[in-house]
Amino acid sequence: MSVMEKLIITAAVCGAEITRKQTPYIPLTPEEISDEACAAREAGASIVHIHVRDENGKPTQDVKIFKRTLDLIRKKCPDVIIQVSTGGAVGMSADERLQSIYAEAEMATLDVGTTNFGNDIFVNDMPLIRHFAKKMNEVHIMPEFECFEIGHIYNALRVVKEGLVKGHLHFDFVLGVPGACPADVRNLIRMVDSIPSNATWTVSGIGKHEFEMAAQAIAMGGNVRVGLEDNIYLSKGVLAKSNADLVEKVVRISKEIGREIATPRETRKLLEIKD
Ligand code: KMH
Ligand code: ZN
Repeated sequence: MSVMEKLIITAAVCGAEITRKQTPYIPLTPEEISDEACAAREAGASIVHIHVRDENGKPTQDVKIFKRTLDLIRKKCPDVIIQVSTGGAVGMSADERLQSIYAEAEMATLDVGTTNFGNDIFVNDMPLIRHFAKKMNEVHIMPEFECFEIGHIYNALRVVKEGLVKGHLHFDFVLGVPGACPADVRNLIRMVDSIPSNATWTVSGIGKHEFEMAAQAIAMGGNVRVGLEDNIYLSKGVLAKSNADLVEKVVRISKEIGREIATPRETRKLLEIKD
């Protein structure tokens, strides 16, 4: 294997969709989410992707809940890179979704295209993408482009060309969402070939595809996102008891292949985020 950069692991700790009915291990409160985020960091994640829930466990983009959660994360594990979601949940308004960028995180997701999302439609049209990119630029938060389809990459490149996103480009290929691009290595290769050569990328394999996509990304020199947002099983029929369980499995696979894990400081360097 040629020399590769260290592996950046992102932990997507709770998301917006998973319920306690599906797994008792999904964190819901700011305390639980911050505990899970820091355990994932301890296990090897250098970025935590954060959604929050209200007092009933429903997804919310309330900036106050984000701030409380981020404060707790910073107290418990100050060095982890916090990436807030601006995707929120299907059906939320753009204004509601955008609140999270005011919680003073280093990164935020920028969903760069509309997609089928199970039985729903997750709406991200060009005016919304441009608006989110402008606002992120204003508050100096680094976007990660979430691509559910190959065409989404071209929407991202369009806002870059328009000057709305500056600096290092980092992509997340979300593969295996029902209704969107399937988790298949040929799709992954095509997507990787479509981004600029100096950009970085990670893959989020959804559901049973999580570790298959992770192993492929590790071998290809990309990076990996895992977490209960994307997949609740450690192996077939065995629920992961925490996000850290999922991160530890990626660390094991990566070390077996001979790729070391990036610390948050090393990740900041790779993504050109100021320390
Ligand atoms: N919950 C999905 C509809 C993101 O975080 O930016 C959107 C999502 C993507 O999770
Ligand atoms: Zn998310």
